[in-house]
Amino acid sequence: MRLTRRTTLALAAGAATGGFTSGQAATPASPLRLWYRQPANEWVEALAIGSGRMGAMVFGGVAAERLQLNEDTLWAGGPYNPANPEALRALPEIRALIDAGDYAKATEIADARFMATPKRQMSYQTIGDLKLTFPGLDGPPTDYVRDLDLDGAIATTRFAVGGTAYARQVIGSYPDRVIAVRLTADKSKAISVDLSFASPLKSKPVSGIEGRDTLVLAGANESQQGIPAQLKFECRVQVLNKGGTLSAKDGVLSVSGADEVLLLIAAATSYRRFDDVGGDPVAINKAVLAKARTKGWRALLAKHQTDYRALFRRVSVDFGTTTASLRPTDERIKVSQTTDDPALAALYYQYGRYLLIACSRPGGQAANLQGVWNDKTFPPWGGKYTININTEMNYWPAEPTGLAECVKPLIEMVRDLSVTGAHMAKVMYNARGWVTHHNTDLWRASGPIDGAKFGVWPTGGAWLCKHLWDHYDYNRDRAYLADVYPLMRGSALFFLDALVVDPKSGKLVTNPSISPENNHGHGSSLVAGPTMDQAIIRDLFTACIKSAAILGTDADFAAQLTAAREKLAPYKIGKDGQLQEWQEDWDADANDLQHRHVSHLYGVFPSDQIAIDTTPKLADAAKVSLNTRGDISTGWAIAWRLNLWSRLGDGDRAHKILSLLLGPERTYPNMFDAHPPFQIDGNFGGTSGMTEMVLQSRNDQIYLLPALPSAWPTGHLTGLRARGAVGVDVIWTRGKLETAVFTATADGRHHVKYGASSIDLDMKKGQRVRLTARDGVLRRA
Ligand code: FUC
Repeated sequence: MRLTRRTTLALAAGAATGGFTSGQAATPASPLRLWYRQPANEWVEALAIGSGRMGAMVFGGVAAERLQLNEDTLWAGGPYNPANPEALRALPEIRALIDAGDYAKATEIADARFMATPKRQMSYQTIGDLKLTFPGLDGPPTDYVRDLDLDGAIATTRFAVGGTAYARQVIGSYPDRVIAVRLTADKSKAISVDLSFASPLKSKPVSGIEGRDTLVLAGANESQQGIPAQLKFECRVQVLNKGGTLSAKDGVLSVSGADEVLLLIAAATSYRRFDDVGGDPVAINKAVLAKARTKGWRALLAKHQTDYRALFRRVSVDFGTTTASLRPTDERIKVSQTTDDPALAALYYQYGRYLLIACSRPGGQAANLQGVWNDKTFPPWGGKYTININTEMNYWPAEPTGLAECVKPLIEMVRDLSVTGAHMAKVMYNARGWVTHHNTDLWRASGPIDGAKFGVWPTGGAWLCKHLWDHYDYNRDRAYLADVYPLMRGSALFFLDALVVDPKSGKLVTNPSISPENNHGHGSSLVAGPTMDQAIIRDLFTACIKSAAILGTDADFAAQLTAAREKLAPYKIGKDGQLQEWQEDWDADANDLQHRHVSHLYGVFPSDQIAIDTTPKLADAAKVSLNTRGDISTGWAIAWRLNLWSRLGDGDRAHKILSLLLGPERTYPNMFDAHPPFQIDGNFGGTSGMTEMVLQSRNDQIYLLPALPSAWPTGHLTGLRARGAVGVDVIWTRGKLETAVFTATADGRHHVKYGASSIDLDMKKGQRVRLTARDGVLRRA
């Protein structure tokens, strides 16, 4: 049943509160709410809170609550130099073997002599848990509900025991740098809680109590792969109670009989930069808490929500609403593939934006494989930055969905990599510029790791540079471009030195490399000039050439890049009509025809080198490749397919793929993406893919409703951003564009397309233009 917004809200309010009888105000129903009728048993049922630097997973237990905590610079190891000088001696041998077609032998030599030392990088680590146990709350609760309000960025648990109603609220404040927990009840003196830490870190951090009201966990990170632990960390909890008494025993801080309790949690490490671990976490935490403790809950909450909403509320989404939306979130996910629940897609959309705001803010670290949320000391794939797709996917929704500020930590990571990667380029390739392979970590390690078939891929840094250019292209800030131009230039310079001439074609190619992480069926994955590399380098050179022109600088270098770009190997269509993944027509020989990576389709998305209207033959070939790969894959790989089918203009296919992503095999009850295991890229790729259904900004055009699925006949997506520094609101009814509103944040000309109709808008900064599309023809309203 389709619902109007008003009936939905009324029904949801009843469903959400379950007839709460204890005097607590009903939680207002909202389409922007994840909610549950029971506490989390598993970590992937707990609700994610983040301050940009810190993360907390809130389980919502009644007699015992668990807050699993993270701080984004708590990683294993310390500053290290993984460059392997032997690699340079092995390089000509590996190249010659690849040219001679002996890929297996090339791999053997690369594994023995070309890899970084150590061969693995450092992992992201959890702090551990803050445990809250509530004496006297053992009785069965009534009226239990827990939720995560995406509009308020607050997690709340409510229930009643023995006639008293309790509420527990948790926020992660970026401006105040704390996780704040507020415990309240509808009766006085009802709050008693025992607080303690538990940490799985092998370094055995020590917990203790300072003064009467502060619980502290302090220690070090772990050593890994022979790299010694060099970080100190501290997590400090300030207890502020109204009424009641405080006492301490055996590392447990107890509050008893309070009217209300506020916990302020701060965490920090000694990390300052990839080469500097001289920070003082104790001093940082003390300063943070001294400021925050004077404010009180209301002021902290207000400041947090003002900060958060300034970003979150830029975008509003509606894909339609049905009665399915009245169920708790876990139940909706369970039945999502057999139920019409467009509001679940909208919730997933905004959850992706929520997560990015919660884990990637200026001054903090970039979103890793799990954003900032991780309960392990050695999480899957180290919880690192896998930059052969995953880290980039994390940032796909950032610019188009109005979260440009969240890209800052990624830009800073690239700045660091341009330093460590310059050393790597010199030592491994005797090349100028900088290089990063398929992974990096907090220490900005940039060498090939994990085995040649994964790690020998020199294009990771170059792909990250696309985000530097995109940040300019969406925002058009010349001073910013001047700041990051040297980083892009350094990456391009590496390829001027490291590209080699392919003896068969005479074209410039990478060698050695791989098409991530696909075995081409000729003895290995190693190869020269995989399609993806050529495409990434083409984009990088183009971004540098455009930047040099905009900045009026570096004309000679730009000319070198223009000449080299001409010599890059072009796209090829193979015997089955597919877009070739490699220079040779090997797609049908690959070991895994349904491989999760669709690297050769980079040109379709995130790039725009291939598109249905500009290069239709290549786009058809991309469809052939994509059909062979199939729709079902890991979480992020499904999300990539979603973006690709949107770019290929097939909204219904994209929607079908989206339903795979939203189903219970790829979405956990807390809405975290399941690779499986949890990996956050699928969340971000999902938000990006839905955006691409409604708005595409590519090939110097803005496309309205390029892949609208028939399942979403009426809706809106407002507050989006397009290249050229323009905001776009898209409103549609009965499958057709009703209105599009453009708001320019810089002067510029925009070519707007809707189906066969197009219009050019010359806009001045600050100007707003409204378009309608009666009979499919775009007109100014
Ligand atoms: C790449 C992918 C895997 C996983 C890992 C973190 O290696 O191929 O599927 O996502 O990154």
